[in-house]
Amino acid sequence: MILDKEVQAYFRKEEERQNGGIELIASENYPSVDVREASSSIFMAKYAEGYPSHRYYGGCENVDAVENLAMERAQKLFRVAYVNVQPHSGSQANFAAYHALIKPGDKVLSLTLNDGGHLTHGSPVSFSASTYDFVHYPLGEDGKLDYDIIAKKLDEENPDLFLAGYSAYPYAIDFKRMRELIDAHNAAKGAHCLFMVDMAHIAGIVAAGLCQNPCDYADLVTTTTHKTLRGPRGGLIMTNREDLVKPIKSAVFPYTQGGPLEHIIASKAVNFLEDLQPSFKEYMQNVLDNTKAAAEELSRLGCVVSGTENHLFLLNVLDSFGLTGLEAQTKLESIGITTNKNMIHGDTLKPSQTSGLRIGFAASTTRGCTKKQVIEIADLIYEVLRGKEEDLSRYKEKVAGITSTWKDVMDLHQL
Ligand code: DSN
Repeated sequence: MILDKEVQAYFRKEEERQNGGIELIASENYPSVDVREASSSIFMAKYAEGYPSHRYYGGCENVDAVENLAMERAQKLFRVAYVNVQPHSGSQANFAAYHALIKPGDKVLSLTLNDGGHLTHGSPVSFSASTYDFVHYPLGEDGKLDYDIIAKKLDEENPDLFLAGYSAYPYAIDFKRMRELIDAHNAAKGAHCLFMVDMAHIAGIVAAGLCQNPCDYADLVTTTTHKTLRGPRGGLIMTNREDLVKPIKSAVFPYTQGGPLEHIIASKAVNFLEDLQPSFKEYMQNVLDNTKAAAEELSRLGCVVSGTENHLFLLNVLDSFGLTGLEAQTKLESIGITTNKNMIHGDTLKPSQTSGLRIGFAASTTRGCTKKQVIEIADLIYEVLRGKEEDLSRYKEKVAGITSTWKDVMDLHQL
């Protein structure tokens, strides 16, 4: 326990908030005690610019060993030849990945941002749009990827890089088909379009072998480590292409980053060992089942809800309840259910309001949420959002009843 009482008080409050609430933000999850402890280890005190055996500082033998271990475990987990474990975050990983693959001004074809992309996929407020020429492919009318539209856009735009991987897309992604489309386009046009996947949201599903592995098809794959993987906050870059290893290494250090966070790399190593256990596959299957059960229950109750083939779905709160995403998020938060407002396909409202909520079950499943409780939570969401009641204490009691049966967020053991 730290001695700074002021900061410690906020840690306690946050523990209470997390323990007392139902976390349905699709990008969040709870790390184990081991992952948390590794991330605050004495490795924090070490400078190690460079890579194992090629550092700019002495005294790196221990951090070298652990960074090598993290790489080996990540390579096994994602069934891929090379993983760079140094990116500080997903955005940093994407920053370095672009630099490794293309030149400033080159054209990148990514998903229309309102359809579930990410800031680093060409948003005007991100470095990505000011450095590269981003153009976009929309989803089909049904809100799903339309591979014919992608093929047409590849031919029309002739991009240098095609980018897949999304933060609010509830369906499976056919990476194999994308590879085939890019190869066909390159062959027909004599082009050299590269294929990058940002699998941050679905990395846990990939690791568990429950969906296509983008590493089998893309030239380069990036991810974060703290979402479905349940690791510390951080990023990774991976590839099966030997010729891309050197450009990736120099794009991470020294181009975009200085000293690696070796304490976080140690924590990643601990997390990869956890995710290599058979129990992680079971956990991930439970996440998929729970998410599906919640979407189906809300649909049964008459809500306008996307289907789901992964760990998240989108609830159209405007059409279902006449509420904006912001209003729905605020209402649910007031009883202890945390979600986030999200644009939905064809949204007419601003990103600060939105017509949708993004809902995911990765975090609650880590704490032990059962299928029966998933149905109770979906019913609760429905009742609260359609209700006009000012007195929400009845709902708060229900939330407390559910969370009181779950594991404490400070005492999770994944091994
Ligand atoms: N902020 C993340 C999410 O919520 O999906 C994306 O980086």
